[in-house]
Amino acid sequence: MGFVRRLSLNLKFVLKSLFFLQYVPQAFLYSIQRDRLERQYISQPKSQSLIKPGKLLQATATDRGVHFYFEEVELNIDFLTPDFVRVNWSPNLPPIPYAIAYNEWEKVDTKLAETGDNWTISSNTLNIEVGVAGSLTFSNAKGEIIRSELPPQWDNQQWTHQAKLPAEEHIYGLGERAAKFNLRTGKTYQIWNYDPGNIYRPGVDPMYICIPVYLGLHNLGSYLVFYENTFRGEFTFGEDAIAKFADGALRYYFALGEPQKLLERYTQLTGKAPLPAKWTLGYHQSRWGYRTERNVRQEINSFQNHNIPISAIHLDIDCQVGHRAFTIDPKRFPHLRSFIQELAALDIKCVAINNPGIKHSRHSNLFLEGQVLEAFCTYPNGELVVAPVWAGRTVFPDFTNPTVRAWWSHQFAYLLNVGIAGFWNDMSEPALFVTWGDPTMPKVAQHCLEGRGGDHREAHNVYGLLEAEAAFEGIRESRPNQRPFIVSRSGWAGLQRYAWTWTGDIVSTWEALRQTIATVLGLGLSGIAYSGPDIGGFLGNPTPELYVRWFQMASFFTFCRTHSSTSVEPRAPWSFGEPYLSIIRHFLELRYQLMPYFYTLAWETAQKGYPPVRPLFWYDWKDPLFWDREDGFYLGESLLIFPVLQDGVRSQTVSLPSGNWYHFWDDTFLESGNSYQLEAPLEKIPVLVREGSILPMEENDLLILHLYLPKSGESEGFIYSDAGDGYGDFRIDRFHLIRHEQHLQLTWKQEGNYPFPYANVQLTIHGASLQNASVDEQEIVTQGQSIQCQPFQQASLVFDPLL
Ligand code: NBV
Repeated sequence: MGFVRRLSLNLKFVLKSLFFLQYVPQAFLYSIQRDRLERQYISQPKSQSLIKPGKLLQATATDRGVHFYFEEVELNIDFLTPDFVRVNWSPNLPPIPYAIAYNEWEKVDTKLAETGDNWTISSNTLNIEVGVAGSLTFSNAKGEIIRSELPPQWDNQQWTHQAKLPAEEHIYGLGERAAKFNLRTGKTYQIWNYDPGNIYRPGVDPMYICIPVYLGLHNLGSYLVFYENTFRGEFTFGEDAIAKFADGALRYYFALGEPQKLLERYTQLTGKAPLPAKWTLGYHQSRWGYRTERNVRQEINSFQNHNIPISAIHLDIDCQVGHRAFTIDPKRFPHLRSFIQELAALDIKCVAINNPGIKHSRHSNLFLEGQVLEAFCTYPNGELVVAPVWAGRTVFPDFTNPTVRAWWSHQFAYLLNVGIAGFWNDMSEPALFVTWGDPTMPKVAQHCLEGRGGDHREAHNVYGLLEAEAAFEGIRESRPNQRPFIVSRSGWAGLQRYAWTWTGDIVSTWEALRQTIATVLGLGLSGIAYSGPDIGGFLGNPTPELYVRWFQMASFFTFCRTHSSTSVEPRAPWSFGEPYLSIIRHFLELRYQLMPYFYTLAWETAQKGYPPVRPLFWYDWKDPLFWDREDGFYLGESLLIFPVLQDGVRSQTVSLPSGNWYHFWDDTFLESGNSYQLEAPLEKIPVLVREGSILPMEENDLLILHLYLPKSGESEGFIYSDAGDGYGDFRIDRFHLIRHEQHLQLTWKQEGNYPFPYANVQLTIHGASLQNASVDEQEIVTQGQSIQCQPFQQASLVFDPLL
């Protein structure tokens, strides 16, 4: 490294350290004050003896289920559907239904029966036996036990809930984890949203989005449990599953069924991720360090010069005035509005960051307004909670107050007028600067909690969720004809209704790349369907190979964005020159060609709640071979991706889930159930396509349906299309593929009013040599393995099988 370059890097480091040093005295004072007030106002929990339910005395059938009276506590079980129940132990402080999106459950037929000392309540799908001492046993219609819970314990404040786990059971979820995909490790996982700062690497716990929901999978079936409790929790999955909450209710939801069903139910309750605008599924470029409009222009120019597709550019806190929320520095971004219009002509959107803290300053209108509205969190003595964050001494809006949410919602109008298309909620745990202790608001900070009142112990985990809700509602109100786009670092159950997420400030290592798969899969099983990593890692400088491998993997995630810290070398697809640049370009082009597939998956997510990125057990959940796999993932039902996870690796041994598969790159046929050594040169990672798939891709105004010849039988596929944004007409094109010996028949049915968005259609057959073809009984000239035509009702392809 040249002397000048070394000098400039050292200088940068010194300047940055000086920059951070300015916060230290404030962080020190805040940490002292926080500890003092917490000592003053929070009494240490007295060690109380644990209360068990006592003996079951009486059961009364209710509208939806049954109410039990024990000697010490009461228990209510409501059937929401035949396979989904709400279990509520009391006494407790009923949770504020922040997670809940749906309440209109139809009535379910149930039967209540006394079985000796116990009682059993059943639907046609699920039986729950309530033991005389308060145990609950959930079994399926065949009478197989799916989950056995011990009587809960209560100490007048904290609930402990324990369930027995069969030896082979695997557990997934709990929101965002930097852990193994299977959480049955004996370790304790915290439920307390947390910014791990620069120590975020695999193994760190907790993380930014903690959700008390998990999915259990064992030989007899699978189930999901969601605890509706926002207080700090702790989960341990060892011999038993143990859940503890620092306070609040023991109210939980139990769903029985295969994983797909569980996600349907959970997102029926907590909401489905709405269909995003199409551009959001393209490539996003970001960097903490675009200090000026000129920097951003240069970045965009480089995308064009290198001929790399891009859909969005993100502006980090550098674009703000003194890092203040809802500001753009007109000195450094003098023509942002017209620049954004120029970008629009190139089909590129601009996304801006926002932090929840407001600068404590009489020169800040937001601060003045917020003070008059009593919008900010206070200590019990009425003093404002003031702590250092990026803008300096900062106060924190209380998003548990509906008036404050409405006020926050209105702040978006200005940036929307500037043309900002989407928002990136950072630091929303909320995270602030401390010199020791928890880097968040003090536990004694007061919150409105929808008028009921309470403190940060109850509000902390929902702070980011409610900030995202306020943003979503504000954007929707100001711009009713476009779909809001928000990426939120923190959140809780239900975040998917408002926002996507990214996996935070991960380090630039191979371990972190590998971790991303488990983290994204775990988020998906916790309802958060849209997520992705900072490609290349946030902290550190990836080697060119690490960046390329990370890129190849992320090209198949829903959120595909390069982002990096200001303290590392600038990073963009061309940063490492050739051959890396061409490889990245190729993968991005592929992503854009797959857009009809991505968009259709997004529509399916909005209908069913399934994450587009799915674990290997998703379709083979009965087969334990796939329960531990975190080396690959499905993108929808058709694509199976095995990213390269180690430096220098050029081939991978993978064992395949059920179904037969084609190698995407060369159509090699791979038989189900076998293990294969797959080539993974630097230019490629193994991508497989399920036989029978009708994989939609697009190139300009051509729709290409790739037909992957099934060994036998039939299959289906569909494509969702609309204008790409807004709430107008849509259409669904449904396809049915049947193989009769050496003949493929494809039928096409159209629904909806949106006009067909392509000029032409191409059918390409894989795994066979195309001989001749006809479309609606008209013969069509074949071109290699393809034909091109107009939309049709029925196409017939005659082929010679290659196998
Ligand atoms: O706004 C700066 C960064 C941002 O780039 C990153 O993506 C966030 O996760 N932000 C955290 C605050 C600073 C972290 C050191």
